[in-house]
Amino acid sequence: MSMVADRCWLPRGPFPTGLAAGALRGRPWRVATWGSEDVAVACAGQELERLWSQVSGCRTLRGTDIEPPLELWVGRAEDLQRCSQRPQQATAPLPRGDLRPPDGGFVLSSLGGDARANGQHRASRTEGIAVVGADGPACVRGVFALVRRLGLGAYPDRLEVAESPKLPIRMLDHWDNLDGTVERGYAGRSLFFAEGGVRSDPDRQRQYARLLASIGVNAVCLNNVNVGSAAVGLLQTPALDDLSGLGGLFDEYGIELYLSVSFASPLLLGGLATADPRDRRVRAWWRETFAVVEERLPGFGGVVVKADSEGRPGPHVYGCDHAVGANMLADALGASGGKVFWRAFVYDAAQDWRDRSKDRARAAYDEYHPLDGSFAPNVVLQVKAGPMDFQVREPVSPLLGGLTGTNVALEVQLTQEYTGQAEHLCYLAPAWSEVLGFPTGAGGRPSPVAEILGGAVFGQPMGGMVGVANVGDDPTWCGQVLAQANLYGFGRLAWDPGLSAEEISREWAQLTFGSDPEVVDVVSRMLGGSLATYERYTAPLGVGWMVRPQSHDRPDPEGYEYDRWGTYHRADRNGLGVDRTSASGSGMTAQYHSPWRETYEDPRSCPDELLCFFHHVSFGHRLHSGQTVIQHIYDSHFAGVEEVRALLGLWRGLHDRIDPLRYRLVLARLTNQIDLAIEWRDVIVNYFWRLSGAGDARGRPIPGAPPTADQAARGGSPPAGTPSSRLPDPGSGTAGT
Ligand code: GCV
Repeated sequence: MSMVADRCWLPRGPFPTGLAAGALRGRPWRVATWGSEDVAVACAGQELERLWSQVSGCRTLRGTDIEPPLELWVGRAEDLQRCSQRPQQATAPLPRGDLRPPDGGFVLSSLGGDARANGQHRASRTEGIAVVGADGPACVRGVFALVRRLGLGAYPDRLEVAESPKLPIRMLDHWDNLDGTVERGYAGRSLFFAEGGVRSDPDRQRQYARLLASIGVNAVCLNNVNVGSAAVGLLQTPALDDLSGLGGLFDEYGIELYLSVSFASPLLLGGLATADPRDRRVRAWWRETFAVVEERLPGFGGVVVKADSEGRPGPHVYGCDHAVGANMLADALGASGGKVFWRAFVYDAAQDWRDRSKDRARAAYDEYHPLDGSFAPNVVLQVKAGPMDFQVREPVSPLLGGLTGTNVALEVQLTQEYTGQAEHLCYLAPAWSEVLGFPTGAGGRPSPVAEILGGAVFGQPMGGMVGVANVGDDPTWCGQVLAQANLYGFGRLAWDPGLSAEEISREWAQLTFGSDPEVVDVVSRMLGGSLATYERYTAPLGVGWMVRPQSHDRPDPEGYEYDRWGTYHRADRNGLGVDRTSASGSGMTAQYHSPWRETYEDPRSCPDELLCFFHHVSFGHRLHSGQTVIQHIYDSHFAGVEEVRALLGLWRGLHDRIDPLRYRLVLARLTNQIDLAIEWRDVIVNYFWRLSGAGDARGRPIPGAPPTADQAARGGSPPAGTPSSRLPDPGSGTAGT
């Protein structure tokens, strides 16, 4: 790809549809903002001007001395009301009509003359389009939403839209280090840091802010939750001064900036002898430190903390629980309304694999459920989607339905650490959608996760979604073109968890590749099935973890089996899986509300895809599908590889419908994915054949096994091994599991 960064889903040129409405072409448009002293409103006006001329192919003008027939208005509702009361002070005609946006949201409205009074719009009567936001950031989001709707075929003279976010928190966490590397990053280097300091790349950074604003993201944490020694210094000058440009830029787009902080900062940075959260000097140090940050960093929203987790310091060191630690920071931030995102990813990372009494999957619930209700109002507990760690299949974390008096943010991972990195196509929105829609059963009602996060179940006002970003300075932003759908999907789902993964993939495909229906269908179909395909050829039935230690990129069935991380699948010659039942296992099933605790407790009702997460079952155990466990493993792995071949075939069918550059990039990835999937299939199938001793009921040769008598008689031989000479070297390890 050329070195120019991809536009992703933002418009590449005039839209062919919608704007073709004759009356709106060839006429100049005037952009009018009111209340433009607000940085976000001013930004919205500039974006509207820029985007409009791009997508409409029409001229846009500013100023009062022109007499254009068409207006583009943008501003905050309260300013509109003020200006309407004093029209003589307005610099341009003001839009008329009922333009009250919903809380935190915006209205987009085509404003006609007489025709509008009848509830009808006719292009010939259109005076213009108004974007009215509840606040400045909503104006920016409204402008991008307008452009998105037009890109999807809406007519500019027929807009009557009111939108607001369903979740207050829509945040991306970057795991970027100050040396420019990105932990679990597969998309180049950090957009924000290089060589130990803040990176200066304002054009690229602005483009990133635009992308995020366009999907409704309203917060970004810049640095890795594993706070390295250099990153500790981000809380002080001169680093703060270097960050202020970035803060200002994101502020224009209505995006708050967060920093990950080390709980040991008072020791490491403040020269104190302790970081004990109860210590007066420690509390004073945090207060003073935050006061400086707030003063220097525009748009500072607060901090993200990984404490007592994977070797990070935390309140446990001082014999305190996490509420004490989090509340101390919350108190220090409180004056400015800042927030503390406290991660619930806490478990014993020095486990003994021989000890079957301990279960990592229980850890977060055991730690935080007893603390429910004791966190300060400006603390948000950030809970990973599953009880383990972003595996391709996990049950929903019981903690998500287990907290009634705590603000909760669901953490998902866009960067494909365990889901194929940038090499495998894996569209994750279906998994996130499933989590959001999961009826937790809390309070004896369905209480789906999305409603808990949105505050509708327990009334917690500050819930939402946090995504671990998949972005770097790679020209495609996300390591490969199709992985952009995960970034887009995250923002859209966090804005509206009710959208389906398919609606989102269709939107994304159309905005990214244009409105050719064949392309939209095929790309959306490819994305839609990609996660299930990946699951088929990797770790089976919910056990997870069969990856190479550290790099997490290739198959290694026992890579984590004898390690300290609590990540065991317990496969043996009899069967596979971890007993987490109350009857005979770790009792983790009891952390769920009914009916899930009963459903998961009993292997007869446990869903197939989670069977080996909750139960140790024999290879001969029959699934609901009617298949035995071992046959399921064989069938799914053989099928998975064929599905990747089919993906490649689908993409090839688009070769003259997609621009050559992006076509070739995706083609190369899919071609490579076939080799990678073959390697996964062969290693996993061979591993379970060795353990079970069972052949494939369908007679396919087991990769790496000697031919059976039958196969030998037919002159068959095992399938060719993985063409591993074509596989890249595994990356070097980073912190964490
Ligand atoms: C940022 C997993 C990853 C680590 C990551 C950790 C976390 O263990 O492998 O790289 O650390 O999760 O979420 O904190």
